[in-house]
Amino acid sequence: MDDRTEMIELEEIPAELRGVLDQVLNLGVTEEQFHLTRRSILDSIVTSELLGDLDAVRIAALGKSGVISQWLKLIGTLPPENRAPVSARFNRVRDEVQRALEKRKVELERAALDARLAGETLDMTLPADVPPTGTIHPVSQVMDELAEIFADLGFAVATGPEIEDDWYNFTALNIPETHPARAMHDTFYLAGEHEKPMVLRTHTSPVQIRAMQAAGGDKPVRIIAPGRTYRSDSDATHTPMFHQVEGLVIDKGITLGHLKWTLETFLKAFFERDDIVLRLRPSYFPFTEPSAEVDVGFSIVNGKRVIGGSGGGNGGGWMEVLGSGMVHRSVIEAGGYDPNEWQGFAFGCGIDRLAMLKYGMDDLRAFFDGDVRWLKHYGFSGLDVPTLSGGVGA
Ligand code: 2U9
Repeated sequence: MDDRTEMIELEEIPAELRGVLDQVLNLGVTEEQFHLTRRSILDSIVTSELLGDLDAVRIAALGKSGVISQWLKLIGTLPPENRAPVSARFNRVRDEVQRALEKRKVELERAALDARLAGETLDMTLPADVPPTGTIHPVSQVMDELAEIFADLGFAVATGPEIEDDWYNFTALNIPETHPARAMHDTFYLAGEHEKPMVLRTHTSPVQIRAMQAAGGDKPVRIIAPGRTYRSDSDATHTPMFHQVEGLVIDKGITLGHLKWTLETFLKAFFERDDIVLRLRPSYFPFTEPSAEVDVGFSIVNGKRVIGGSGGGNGGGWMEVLGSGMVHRSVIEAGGYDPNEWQGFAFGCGIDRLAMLKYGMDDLRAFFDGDVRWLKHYGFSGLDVPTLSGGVGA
């Protein structure tokens, strides 16, 4: 208890008043009870730990039916001449209790505030909790890049079923029944009886046949068809499921020049280099005539092959990237167009291969292992927006 708290000792009370007090106390309070009560109220105040407890003490002492209020009421029962000294004494105790209550209240309020502030402390130097986020798979990233680049060139993205009948997958594409691509070792056939043999599409070409049919044989077509394709093949550079993108333009007066410009513009945007050089090598695909394989020049930088420049000299060379050609007249017909009026060019390449070349991965199988460490390393932020003009991440 605070030493300075005003104490009222028995000795301080003049002898004549003791009698008066006794009169009061005779009404139910002994002198000893008076002191014990005062002491107990003051002790309860200083030991209160909660504002609510302190208020309970206040009500018990000073409330309407509180102890001190009761005492003050007793004064009225004294002879008038004796009331003043007794009430002075009771009032001193009441004031003393009020001051003690006020003091403790301030202390408890400050303690409560300190505790709240301590509890609410924010360490601004702590590293923030970063919520786990996924990354965009390189195949998805490249598909998005392709869609963006070709959208800028006026191509729409077309999709179609992964299970096809053999007409869409082969016949319409000028692949006769005797063609080796139809052999079991390349193509996954669906078991069971079907009207026509059903296959997992071996390329996305059926999508373009469907798109031509949908266009009705009298409108230009300009599409890319990215998606999953299936072949029975498995090693470091082949997986049974892989991703292809094919492009198709059908219009009047289409030439090999349109094909070359389109591929050059695409490859410059995709590899984000202006020094891309192309080489078209004569080749054969059943669905195009003439057909050409497209090589891209590479240079050697720090002992590594980098797409762009060279193509010959300085240790550089050519890398095969795409297949292409002018759409075969039988295929134009199968799509519902008159080959005497409409021409077209087409191209195709592996998306996985494009991703490997651009982002420097060497094992195709890692694409489909689902190893989170690989995905974290090679994955892309969902916020990267690829464009033709600025390249990826511009
Ligand atoms: C229609 C007409 C023509 C699509 C073409 C290629 C050349 C080609 C391969 C490259 C490597 C597939 O990923 S790969 O294995 N593709 O070389 N694809 S022209 O020609 C079409 C497609 C559909 C209606």
